Amino acid sequence: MPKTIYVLNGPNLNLLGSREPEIYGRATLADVEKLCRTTADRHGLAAEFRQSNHEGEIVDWIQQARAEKAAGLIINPAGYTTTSVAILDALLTMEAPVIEVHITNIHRREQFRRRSYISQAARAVICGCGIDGYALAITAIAAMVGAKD
Ligand code: CA2
Repeated sequence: MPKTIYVLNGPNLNLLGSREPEIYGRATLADVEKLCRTTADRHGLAAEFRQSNHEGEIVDWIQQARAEKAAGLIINPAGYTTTSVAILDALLTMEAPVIEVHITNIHRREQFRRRSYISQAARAVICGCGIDGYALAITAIAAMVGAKD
């Protein structure tokens, strides 16, 4: 059985590709999922890919990733980045590596997007690489946990 990487996506990311393409690009969340599965597979890993508009559901999934001994967890917390102590607290319980991903460079945007609660629990933060950031994060976790090439 391959080890599993959880890839969690926060609120409104289900709209990817259909709104604000000048900011977020034209790729859909289904495209991101495909990219994650292909990249994980290349490293002999499986991807559990999810999106929710609800904070508590994301907390539940983080707890599930921990209980199921996921190899790592990638999260684009979207709008919860700057507000969610609950998601931070859940991530702080993870022993497996956590990587925070943002499609856009949050440091080039409005000031309020820069202060991330989530970064405190993240081994690394990738932002501004578009959806490729997800593939980079999977590759980084594969290296961290010594998955096959
Ligand atoms: O750049 C990112 O990935 C963000 O996490 C995206 C969040 C934003 O609040 C963060 O500051 C940066 C927004 C996600 C909403 O996604 C949409 C996608 C298409 C159209 C509208 C919203």
